[in-house]
Amino acid sequence: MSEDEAPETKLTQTKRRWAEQGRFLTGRISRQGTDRLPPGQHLVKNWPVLDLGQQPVVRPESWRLDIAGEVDSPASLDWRAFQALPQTNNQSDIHCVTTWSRYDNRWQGVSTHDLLDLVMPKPSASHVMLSSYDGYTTNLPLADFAVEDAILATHWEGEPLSVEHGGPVRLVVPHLYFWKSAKWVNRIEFLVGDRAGFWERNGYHMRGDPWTEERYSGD
Ligand SMILES: Nc1nc2c(c(=O)[nH]1)N[C@H]1C(S)=C(S)[C@@H](COP(=O)(O)O)O[C@H]1N2
Ligand SMILES: [Mo]
Repeated sequence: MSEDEAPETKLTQTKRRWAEQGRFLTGRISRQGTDRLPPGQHLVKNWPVLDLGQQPVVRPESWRLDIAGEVDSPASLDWRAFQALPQTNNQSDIHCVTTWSRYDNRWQGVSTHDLLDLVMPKPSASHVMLSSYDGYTTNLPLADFAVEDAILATHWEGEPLSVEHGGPVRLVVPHLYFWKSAKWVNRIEFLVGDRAGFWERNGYHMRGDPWTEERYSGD
């Protein structure tokens, strides 16, 4: 090993594994140009609100994020611990399965990369299940959760995320349909194998790639 090469650590091994898994993703990230709008979608300028009809009001002081399952370091983060993690800003598009898309949303929060560095998923972890304060759940492959621009967002366009859009903290995974982006997130469980969340049990696709229109489970 040459002197400028960093020694192989468990963290670099894990990151290489995620990058390798990411190579097999069909949904691409941060598309620009003519294929930016997925098939069957239309653009909106406003930001619609969609949920199960219960919008829990969770004050930052009482908010918790529990991270459990197949990880080396399970965590229960309060607001202060979450704010102490590296803060990321990025911009991405929203694609909702009900056919609206909204371009150029500016987010601030904690990237899923930084969260994964904290809890260190075991090699056996293949999927994640998110649970929220309104009882909502949604599942996604770890490789999708771990993409570069996935973020646990606390701010949108420079303002704290409103309650209706999932404040104080929601997930944003821009390369999948927006039902995967859990609002009011409270728990992330790392799984061995896949399990269906709320909409996935009710006919929606287990993955949800907008560019291949993975809308319903039969698709
Ligand atoms: N906790 C929670 N998260 C949720 C939902 C929900 O009902 N509860 N609905 C999902 C669906 S179907 C969509 S389209 C988006 C809508 O997010 P928005 O209301 O901010 O546009 O949130 C997703 N995340
Ligand atoms: Mo949705």
